[in-house]
Amino acid sequence: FENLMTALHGGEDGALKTAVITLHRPKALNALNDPLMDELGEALLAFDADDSVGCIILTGSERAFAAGADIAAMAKREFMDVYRTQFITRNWETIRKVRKPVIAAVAGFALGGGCELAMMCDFIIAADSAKFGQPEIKIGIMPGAGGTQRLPRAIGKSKAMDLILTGRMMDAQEAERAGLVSRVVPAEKLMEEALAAAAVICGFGLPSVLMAKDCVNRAFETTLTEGIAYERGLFHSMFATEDQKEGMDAFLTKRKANFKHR
Ligand code: CO8
Repeated sequence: FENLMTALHGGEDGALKTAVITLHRPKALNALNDPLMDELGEALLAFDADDSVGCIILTGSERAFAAGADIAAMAKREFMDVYRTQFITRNWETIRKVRKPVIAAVAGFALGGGCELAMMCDFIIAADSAKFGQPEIKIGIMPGAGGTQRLPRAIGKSKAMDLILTGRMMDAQEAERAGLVSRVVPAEKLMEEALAAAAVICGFGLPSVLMAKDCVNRAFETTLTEGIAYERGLFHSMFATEDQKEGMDAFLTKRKANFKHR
């Protein structure tokens, strides 16, 4: 890959591994252009398909998770350029197909498409240096990769309107208070904390992990009654997994569960 780096962590004693994808376009604060988004989609799908991987972390640099879509690449485009090529839809939504958990580990700027990309992950762990915002309004556009929909769901209408209409940034503390991020940690501890969270997830049975993610996402797509029916169907199906027998037997016999991810 030219615009990102990948690595595998953990996997001792037969545990599942954590895949780390690091956005790497340092000269443009990880601005998200087409080649980068193509590579990101490819890496995400490869790790999702890899049976030795249980969790994925998406991160950037100390200075920037990503400072948005690449403005230089967008500046001269006309309506038919973006419409015909399905700009954004074509390669930005690949992450939604990933069934394993994806944790965003955010330090520095997560702006515009960068904030939207972080919100497409399952949860966000922020360094105390993180800054979130949807500044598109300042350059004559508005969020276009889900920001007008995911931000109000994450932090409520008032704060989402404030951020999207004024283009201001919010720091990690405000983002945590608002519910956009799940934890804030000292910048130098960001990857340690994200890897520890991922290792915990990797230690559980994959069926429960995948189905829990699937069900939580369902909460954003449907009514409460339908969402609960969906949850109940998958919950019942867990009793057909080996990991349910193993997990409950391990509890009752006071030993550590040895999940087989089946
Ligand atoms: N696109 C292209 N290049 C960028 C971007 C960007 N989004 N952000 C930063 N860069 C480049 C700068 O141009 C600069 O390059 P150079 O050194 O060659 O001049 C380099 O990165 C470093 O940036 P700065 O010198 O500006 O660094 P500062 O520390 O002074 O400022 C900021 C950092 C505040 C992050 C500033 O760079 C900034 O405001 N960036 C733009 C933020 C922005 O507006 N983001 C939203 C972009 S629009 C968007 O995301 C639309 C989403 C729609 C869906 C996605 C569709 C693909």
